[in-house]
Amino acid sequence: MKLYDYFRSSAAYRVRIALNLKGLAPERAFVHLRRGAQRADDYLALNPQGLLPSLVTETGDVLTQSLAIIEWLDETYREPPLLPPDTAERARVRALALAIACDIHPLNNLRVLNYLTGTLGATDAQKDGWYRYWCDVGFEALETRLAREAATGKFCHGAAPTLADICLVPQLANARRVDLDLAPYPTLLSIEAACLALPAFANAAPAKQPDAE
Ligand SMILES: N[C@@H](CCC(=O)N[C@@H](CS)C(=O)NCC(=O)O)C(=O)O
Repeated sequence: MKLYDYFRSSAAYRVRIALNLKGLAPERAFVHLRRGAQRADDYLALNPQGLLPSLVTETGDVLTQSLAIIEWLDETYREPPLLPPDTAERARVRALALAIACDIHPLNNLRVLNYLTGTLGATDAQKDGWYRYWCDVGFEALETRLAREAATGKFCHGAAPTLADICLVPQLANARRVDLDLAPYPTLLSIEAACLALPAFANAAPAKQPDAE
């Protein structure tokens, strides 16, 4: 297997965590997002969206979209499971994950931020304000849910990490890059601490990657 990765990509960070939880260490190729390597012909030939991550499987299939990749990993390498067996519980975990991956993360993606500052002429301060605003909107709802729902445990869902935690930890790392005040989110922070105590999460952190700058 080969993972197309970049240390600061939070979508790739999700896949790194899932691979570590499954005990898998694929070959890595680093695509420098800040230098625009995701728009080079060779990468677009692999993934026409020009987004990270991509995972090439041992049989040569090219998988894209971090949540699709993680569900493929979970279905292919069963232990430890990243989704609960009960269908309603699976829906809860997926809902928490999608609240981050679909409703927060796309608004802080590099190409969106570049459009704000480039095409729309926003200042860096306005861009960071946008970033913080959409993190806050998403985190407020997540904090409310996770604090009040009985299914929340040490992790987003019960006593073991799931797809929801895999999405939460990288998004909190993103929020710190724009100095978002995370004090209003004690439940999120406590879950993050539980995750980062696990080597699978800690070793997937951006600063620990070979291409970190
Ligand atoms: N929904 C996609 C999002 C992928 C994505 O936005 N990746 C970012 C890095 S976190 C990227 O490649 N950005 C490049 C760009 O914006 O030009 C997924 O979950 O894989």
